[in-house]
Amino acid sequence: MDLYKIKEPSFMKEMSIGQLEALSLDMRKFLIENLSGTGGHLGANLGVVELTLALHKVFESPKDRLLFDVGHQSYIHKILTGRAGQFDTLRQYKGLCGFPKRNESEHDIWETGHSSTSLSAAMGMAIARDLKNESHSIVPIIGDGALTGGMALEALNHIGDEKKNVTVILNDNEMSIARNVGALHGALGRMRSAGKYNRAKDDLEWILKRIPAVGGRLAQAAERLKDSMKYFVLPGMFFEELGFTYYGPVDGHDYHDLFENLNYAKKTSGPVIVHVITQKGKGYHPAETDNKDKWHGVGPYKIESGEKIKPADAPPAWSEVISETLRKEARIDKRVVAVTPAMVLGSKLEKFGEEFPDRLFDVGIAEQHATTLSAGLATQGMKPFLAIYSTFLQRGYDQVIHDVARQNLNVVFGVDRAGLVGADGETHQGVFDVAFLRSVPNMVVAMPKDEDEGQHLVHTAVTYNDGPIAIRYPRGNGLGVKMSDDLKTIPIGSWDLLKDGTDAVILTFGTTIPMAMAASERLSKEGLSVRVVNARFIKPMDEAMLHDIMKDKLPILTVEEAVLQGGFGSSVLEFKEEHNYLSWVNRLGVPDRFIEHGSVPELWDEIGLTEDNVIKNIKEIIPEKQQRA
Ligand SMILES: Cc1ncc(C[n+]2csc(CCOP(=O)(O)OP(=O)(O)O)c2C)c(N)n1
Repeated sequence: MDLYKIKEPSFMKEMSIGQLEALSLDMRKFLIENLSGTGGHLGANLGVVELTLALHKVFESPKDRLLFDVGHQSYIHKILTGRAGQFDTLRQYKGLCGFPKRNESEHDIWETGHSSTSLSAAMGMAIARDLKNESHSIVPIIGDGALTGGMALEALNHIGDEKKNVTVILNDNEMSIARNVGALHGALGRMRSAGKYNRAKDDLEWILKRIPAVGGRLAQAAERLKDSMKYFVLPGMFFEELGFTYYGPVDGHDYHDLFENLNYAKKTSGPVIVHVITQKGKGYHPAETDNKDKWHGVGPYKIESGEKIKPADAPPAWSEVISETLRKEARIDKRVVAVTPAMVLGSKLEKFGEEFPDRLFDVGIAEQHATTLSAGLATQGMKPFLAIYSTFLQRGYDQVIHDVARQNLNVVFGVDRAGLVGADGETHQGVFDVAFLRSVPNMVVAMPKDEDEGQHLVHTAVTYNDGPIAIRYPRGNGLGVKMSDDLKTIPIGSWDLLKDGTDAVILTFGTTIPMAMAASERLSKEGLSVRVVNARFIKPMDEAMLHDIMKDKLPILTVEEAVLQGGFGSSVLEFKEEHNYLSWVNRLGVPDRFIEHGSVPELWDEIGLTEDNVIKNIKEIIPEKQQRA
């Protein structure tokens, strides 16, 4: 079928199962071909082809509300709702978003990116529906990984108690990004196998009932046996006890099984869970057989072999540099442990786990727990390193303040993917942590200029004994600088003069340093002497250096790949005001709006974080200095 012609999912209403199976093949072919060029979340989407088609056939979107948790698995939904033609722009600048987006389609009724939000949102929608006397289904689709997130469990607790009509689809592929973890994962596993056992028992009951004379009594005995055993054989008892009607386990690649259970679920009143078993990467040999987690999110690849198309000889990834340094530290200091909320692979902690299996803790998608767990470890003299993406640290903010910083505990935050992240877009940009961390008492916040300084900062952080410290590092690869063999301690709060100058000063850190250096070089050719400072400690700042700069009334430009509101530039302005200096301060950074997807250079261009703009700003502030002197 020509998927480009699809406008609305209603075209499937009259389709037979055979036709749907053919359509599923077309969908998979489309995904494999398109994503080989653009990259994207292939594995999860291949796994939900039949499930998404079945949901759109049984329910009537957008009247019925389909909410995709995390939203990385919404590609089939996007195709069915008329967006196949935009897939060549997937996750690219001004192109199709990789997550549900309300301004893309009326069928995207809930925007996601971070996990475990769908059940709370669904409950909110259910309450609103009932207050408005409307009637439609509300259908959150949540993975077994996302179900490990605390908010999802909080919502189950509420939905089960209020007995609202909410049809939860649990898409269980036994995977988070890597293999799923936790006791809940174990419980789902038991439901999967108990389901088969229970069905076998139902079959026996059916046969016995049909044997005349003895059948009825034997069937009664089987019924009693079933009742007495139900606590350990009935699948879904966990959910039933929470107030949900449980349907499953359902084969998520079998339309008969899907339709039977989804139709029951649709008619059932009160909260329902349909436990659907799917296979991540289904239908693409490399994704089915290769290490499946490698196919969760992919860049471009060769279709025949599955081989990834990567630039040759790229410098090491930042996460790799940081985790390798941590491994060195862990060899020296037994108190060093690593904690990750479901991001072993993203944070490149596999080798750490291989070398120190009892010192790596993957806690599932549980950023709040990961933060307070780290605090608990620190109270007992351990040295926890919490590797956490900047954007996901937002989830653990109260824990940062209440549990870690207030008790001034020695927790090291490895704030990964700090700055703009590119294709994942606005839900994932790591641009808020500077503002939200620098306002927390006791917190030290730093960002290295390159991988070598990165390893020294990790060493500094792990050996620091005065409270929490956050080391930020960006997504992607380092600069390819030479790494020193010995690790050194960098004095907390010290900045580094990279290039001297007498007309103006650029204060910057991390990813924007090369831009500042290049701008200063170009300005020197025009006769302007611009100092560049590596402000590697965002908090505390190098106050001695700042006093010197401001006493000289030098104009200052701050440059940061983070939000301007409450950011590093703001702290320089605060310093100036507190000490009554007259230095002119201009700031460049991320403006007060959400930044969508695109490549990082394109996004830098969009927000004016460019060499040209640095030069323009410097030229603006230099005459100001003359005027104010
Ligand atoms: C709060 C939060 N933490 C971490 C992530 C990163 N992440 C994206 S998808 C994913 C795994 C989700 O697993 P599951 O819900 O089972 O979906 P699947 O990909 O297996 O279909 C993770 C950890 C996230 N999106 N949000």
